[in-house]
Amino acid sequence: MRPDPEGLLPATEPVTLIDSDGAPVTPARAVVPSTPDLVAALGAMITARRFNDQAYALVRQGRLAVYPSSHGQEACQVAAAQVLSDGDWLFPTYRDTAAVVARGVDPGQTLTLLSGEWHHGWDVAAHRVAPLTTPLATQLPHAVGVAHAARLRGEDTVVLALCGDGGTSEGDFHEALNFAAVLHAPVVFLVQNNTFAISVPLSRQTAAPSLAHKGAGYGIPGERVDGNDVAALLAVLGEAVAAARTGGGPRLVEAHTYRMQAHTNADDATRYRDADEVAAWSRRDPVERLRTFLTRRGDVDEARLAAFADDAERMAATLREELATDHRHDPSELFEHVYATPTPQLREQLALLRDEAARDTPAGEASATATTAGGAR
Ligand SMILES: Cc1ncc(C[n+]2csc(CCOP(=O)(O)OP(=O)(O)O)c2C)c(N)n1
Repeated sequence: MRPDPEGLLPATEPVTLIDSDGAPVTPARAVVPSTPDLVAALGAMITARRFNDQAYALVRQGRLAVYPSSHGQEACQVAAAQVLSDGDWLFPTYRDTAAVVARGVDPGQTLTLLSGEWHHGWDVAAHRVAPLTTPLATQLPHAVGVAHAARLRGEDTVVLALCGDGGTSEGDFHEALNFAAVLHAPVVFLVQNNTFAISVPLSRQTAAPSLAHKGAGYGIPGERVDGNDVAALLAVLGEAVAAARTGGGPRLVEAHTYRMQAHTNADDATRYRDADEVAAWSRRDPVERLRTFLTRRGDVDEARLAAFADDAERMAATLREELATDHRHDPSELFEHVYATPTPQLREQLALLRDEAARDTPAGEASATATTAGGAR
């Protein structure tokens, strides 16, 4: 039976449980998560913020080639990891490194691609976290495939797939939603609507009433949530994941948030957005909001906050140390695993790299890099 279109449409206002002053919203439109869950989310968000700041600093030191920061989007990042069970899967984009860390991947490994060191940094199957994807929305059909496969095997695995507002204009987004609905796949799409796709504002991205409305056209229920309120995110995403796990099919959740920093370090956000808008969003900071809420309720004290800050500092120190290590891989190995039979262009690029390496390396040391890799293994 076809679903009733009305039942697929999101509410007019996004779900919020804690307002921007850290006060509870009443009446609550969803069940407020437990105190232990909220305290855990606060610790993870403090770590996520520190991770973002440290990664940005590593770009300036030349240790990272590029960094797309999720500063301001920590609530989405942490909630995306926290609502999943060990057997579930997370499909991130390039901006979602903090979610990958929150899911338990070593922070240094999370940055391997962005440091230019290697194609990818962690064991995908062990962590059940797909690689970071730079081509927009290409991870979404893959996420649906994994969810469908799990369902065929009779597992209760749920897949959470992330994308940005700009990603929703890609063909892959539409194909993924269509297949997810037709196959009734256990996949939750979380769109982090951070208001801009590089310099393109949402008003020039879509004429839809909201991104969550896009679900209805495919037969997928859509929901809108305050993306700077981790309590609301945990509630809405948690409910979507539970529904998918128990045979309810796919869900689309749009989180309203804001990218506080530039698209990447290579971008100048002052050229296309207003300082007043940035200031208004900084007053809705997700970390401050939860900290105020939990402090007022007496659920965290100064000692607990200091312990969270210490944990985050230790993570940052380890990250600095890991990223300070040069040449963990032979650069020519990057040409392996691309094609089974390398193309003439790749062979040419490899020869150039070997030639440059030989000229840069003092005599006698060149052979180590020049002789190892390059062919398909
Ligand atoms: C298929 C594809 N087209 C274009 C780009 C270039 N590009 C990189 S990021 C970006 C904007 C993405 O915005 P959004 O999806 O909102 O994510 P955000 O970066 O804001 O998190 C574009 C167009 C790309 N990476 N992939």
